[in-house]
Amino acid sequence: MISDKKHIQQLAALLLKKGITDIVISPGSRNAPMINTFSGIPELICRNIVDERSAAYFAIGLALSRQNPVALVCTSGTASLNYAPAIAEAFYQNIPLIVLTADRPDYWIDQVESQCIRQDGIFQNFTKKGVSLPLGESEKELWFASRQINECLNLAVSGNPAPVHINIPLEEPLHHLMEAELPEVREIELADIQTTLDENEFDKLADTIHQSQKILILAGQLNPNPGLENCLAEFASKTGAVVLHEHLSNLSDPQFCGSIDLLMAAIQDENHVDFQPDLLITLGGQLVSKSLKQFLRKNKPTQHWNLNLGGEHFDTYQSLTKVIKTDAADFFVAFSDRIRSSEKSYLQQWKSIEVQVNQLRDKFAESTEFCDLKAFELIGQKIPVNTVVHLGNSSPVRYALIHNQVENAMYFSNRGTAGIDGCLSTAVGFASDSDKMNTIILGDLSFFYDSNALWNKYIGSNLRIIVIHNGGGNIFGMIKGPSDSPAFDEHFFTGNNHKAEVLAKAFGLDYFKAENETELVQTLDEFYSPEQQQAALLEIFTDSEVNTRLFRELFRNVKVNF
Ligand SMILES: Cc1ncc(C[n+]2csc(CCOP(=O)(O)OP(=O)(O)O)c2C)c(N)n1
Ligand SMILES: [Mg+2]
Repeated sequence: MISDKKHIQQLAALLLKKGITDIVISPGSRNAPMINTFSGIPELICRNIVDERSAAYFAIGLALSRQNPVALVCTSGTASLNYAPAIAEAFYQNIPLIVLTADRPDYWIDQVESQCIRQDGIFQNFTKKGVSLPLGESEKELWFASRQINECLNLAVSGNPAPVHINIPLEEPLHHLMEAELPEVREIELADIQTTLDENEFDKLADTIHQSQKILILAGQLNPNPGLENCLAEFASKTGAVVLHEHLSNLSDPQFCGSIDLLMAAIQDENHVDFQPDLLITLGGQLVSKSLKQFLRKNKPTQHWNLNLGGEHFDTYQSLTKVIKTDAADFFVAFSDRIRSSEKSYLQQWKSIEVQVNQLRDKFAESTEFCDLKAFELIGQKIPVNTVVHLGNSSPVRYALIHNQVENAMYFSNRGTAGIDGCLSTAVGFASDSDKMNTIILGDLSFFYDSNALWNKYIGSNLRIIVIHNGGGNIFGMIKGPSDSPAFDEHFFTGNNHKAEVLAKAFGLDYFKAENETELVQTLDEFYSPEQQQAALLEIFTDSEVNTRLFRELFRNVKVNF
C-alpha cells in the first residue's frame, strides 16, 4: 500500500531511480504519507529512530558505511530543527543526507496553528540546495516538484557531496492509502564529466614539483581509499615528499609520517626554517592538530595547492596559490609518468624526528601512572586489528592520535564541526551496517549528551563503547584559558558524577568497568573476547588532575629532549 499523495509517490520513485534505498524515519503524523509509502515499498529499507537529533547523526554513520546517500524523514515543527546539528556536520564532512521534512501548508504558518514553524529554507546555510515542494497536484505542479526533487538528489552527490533539504507541505487527509504501483517518473541525470588539465598546465605543475626541495603533502580527514594510498605512496617515494597524516586520514603507508602533535613539539623555533615547505599540497577535510596549523601559518610555504573536487577555496594556511579541482587519486596518478626521482633529505629529516618522538612517547606512557594517556595506549593495544574505530570529540580524538594506529583499522570521527552531541549516534549508525567490530571511544559528557543513541533497535553485537570517565570536560583543564578561569569548575569542566552503568543496563548492554591499569588490561581481554556475544560498554575511571598533569608533562618531555 502507498499514500495517494502524488508528490510522495514521485519522490519514492525518484529515490529508487537514484539508488537511494536507506531511509531513517522518525515518527509523526504530518509525515504519514511518506511513512506509509516508503515502508510499503520492499526495496526501501526503513529504519525507525524517535529522537531526530540522534536519527540524523545515525544517518551520517550509515551513509559513511554504505558510501551512499541516506534519506531522513520527520514530521513538522521542532522535529525538523533537531536535524540541524547533524546536517551541519554532514555539510562540513561532505556527506550526502537527503533531508525530507513534512510541513503544514504555508497558509497555516504563523497562524496559531499547532506544530507549525517556518520550515522553508531552515537549513539553507548547511545544504547545497533546499526546496519546498508545491502543495497542489496539478500536472504543472507535479512537473515542477519532480524537477526540484531530481535537482536535489543530483546535487547531493555531485562535486563535493553535501546534504540537501526537501520540505514537503502536506494537507489532510494524510492517511489515504491505495493499492498501486509507483508512477513512472522522468529521471533527470547530472553527468559529471571528468575534465583533465591540459598538457601545458601539467608540465608547469611538474616543473614546480621538480624545483621544490621540500614538498609537504598534508592529508586531512579522508574515507578509506586504497587506490589513493597507493598512488600517493608512489608519488612520495619518487619526489621525496613528506606525507603528514592523522588516523582520520585513513592512510597507513610506513613512509608517511604520523604523530603530528609530538613532531610539532619536537621542532624547535630555530629549526623551523628546515621544516618549512617550499610546496604544500593539501587534500581531504579537517585536520585535528592545531599546532601544525599554527606552524604552517607561521612558516608559510612558497606555494600551496589544494586538491578538491568542488573547487572550493580552502585557504587554511593563509598561503593558497592554486585550487586544483580534481579527485586527489587522479591528481597523483597523472604525475606518475611525469616526475623524476629526487633526493630525500627533507623526508629523512622528518622521519628521524618521528622515530625519536615515538620512542619518547612509548617510554613516557609505559612508566607513567594510570591516566587517560595510558588508558589510550592500552586500549590501542587491545582493539582487534582490521576493525572500525570511532573517536569522540574533545580529548579522546587527541589522545588516540598521540598513539599508533591500530593495524588495518578504519577511523571515523565527527570532525566536520567537532560537536560532542552525536558521536555515539554516528558510531551506532555505522556499526549497524558493518560486519566488523566497531569501537567508539568517547568522553563522559559526550556519552551522556548522546545516550539516546542507544534508544533504537539497531544496536548490534559488534558494538563496543568505551567511556573515558574523567569526571567532566577534561579538555578544558588541558588547554590554557579555560583552565585559568575562575569559572573553570562550574562552567567549563562541569563536574559529572553520573555513571554510565545504569544507562548501559537500561538499554540492554553488558557493562564493564576499570579503575586502574591491571583492571583495564584484564577487562579489555574480556570485552573483546569471542565469548562476548552482545554489545558492551566499558567505563574507565580516571582522575582529571592527573590526566592534565601527565598530558602536559608528555609534551614538555618531548620539548626538552630536542
Ligand atoms: C554540541 C557541543 N557542545 C559543546 C561543545 C564544547 N565542548 C568541547 S569538549 C567539551 C567537553 C567534553 O567532555 P567529555 O566528553 O567528558 O570529554 P573530555 O573533555 O573529558 O575528554 C565540550 C562541552 C562541543 N564541542 N559540542
Ligand atoms: Mg570527560
